[in-house]
Amino acid sequence: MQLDSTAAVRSASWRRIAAMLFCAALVAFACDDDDPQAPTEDGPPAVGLTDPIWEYDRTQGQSITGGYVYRGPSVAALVGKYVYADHSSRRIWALSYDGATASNEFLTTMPDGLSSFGVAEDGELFACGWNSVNATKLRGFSESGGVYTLTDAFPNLTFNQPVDLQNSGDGTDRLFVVQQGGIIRVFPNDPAVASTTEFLNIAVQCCGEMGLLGLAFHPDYETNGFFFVYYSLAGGTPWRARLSRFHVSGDPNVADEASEKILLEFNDREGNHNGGGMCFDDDGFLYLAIGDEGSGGDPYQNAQNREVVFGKILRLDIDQNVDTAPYYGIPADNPYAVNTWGFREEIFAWGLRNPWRISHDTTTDRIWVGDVGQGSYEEIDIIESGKNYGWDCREGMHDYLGPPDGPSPACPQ
Ligand SMILES: [Ca+2]
Ligand SMILES: [Ca+2]
Ligand SMILES: [Ca+2]
Repeated sequence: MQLDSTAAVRSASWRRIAAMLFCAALVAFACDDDDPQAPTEDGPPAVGLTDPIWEYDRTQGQSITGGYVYRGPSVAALVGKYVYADHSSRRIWALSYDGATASNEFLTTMPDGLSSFGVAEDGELFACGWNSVNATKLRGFSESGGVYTLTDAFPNLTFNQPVDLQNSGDGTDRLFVVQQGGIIRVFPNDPAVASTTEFLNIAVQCCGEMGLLGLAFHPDYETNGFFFVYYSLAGGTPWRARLSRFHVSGDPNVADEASEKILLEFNDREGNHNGGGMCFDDDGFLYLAIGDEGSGGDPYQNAQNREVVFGKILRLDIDQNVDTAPYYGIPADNPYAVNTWGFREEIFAWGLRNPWRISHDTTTDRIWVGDVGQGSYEEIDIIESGKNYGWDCREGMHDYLGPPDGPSPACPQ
């Protein structure tokens, strides 16, 4: 759509002048003639805020860890429920959602911290422990008489700071544990497994909230050997974040570390709120969750700014430009594909704070995110195209007023 015709510019100018005169005449009122959310012929349409489908407050925890809709073979009572947790309180819950209302049930408490979840090729769910030493366990779930129990899924294995767990979807039934320090370990999905193999080892900035943060295997990994990682580059400030594609080597348990192709790379002024989780939808598009850049209260007002990648869910077509930079393209139905407002065309949804773990449920074709709150509420969102999930106008289902800098000026008034 051509938006800068002389007639449109003249019309907009006259509207602006009329608004200024109107405001000048109403000195007793706080009249805003420059509301960025106001629909105009030459601006984007206004988008309202979408509430989470669930929130919890500080009585339950203070840092959500998003999970998966359970589709595994072992725990019939969990099938179709979204299993998630709180990193701080270590509580694990299951959320049922029928498209309109949600109900929540407590399952159990992780004994030694919790950082992430992952599923095997058959859908079986595992929780990644978190105790910051090289002794972290992966735990599975069982249920009897309504009582949920965690099991030591791989008694012979321990990991160092796992932050993600993925399978390669290629029929080999292997699991890949992403360690924050830059190593991905692979092993067969067998409780008796005695050792792991180092699949990838790259230099990253670690740790705090930085490091190797996410892994996703191409839906056609079995034939093309492509996988994607998101990580913090080793080095000083400003920090840099990168999304890359790698290729497996001739050994199926070892990646070709020289095969890196960079899809996205950008400066990041704060060490926290990096997100980094990824998933694919049924159309084969890659989703990447990125935090609001960091600090507290979104001081850069990023999450509501569609000109930047921070505080967004991005959606990339990684089957475009396979052999040439930038090694991805924009899906034609992305909400800001070929926009004239300077918005990032990769954006699928926005208004996120620190989305920590994203997953796609093929049965319902829903994308689930746990978005870490500021100081009061943790939330669960189902991510849909073109929606604004509220931060930093809202925290959970509540208006967010700061501190330190207050909500973005772009928030609807
Ligand atoms: Ca950051
Ligand atoms: Ca702010
Ligand atoms: Ca929100």
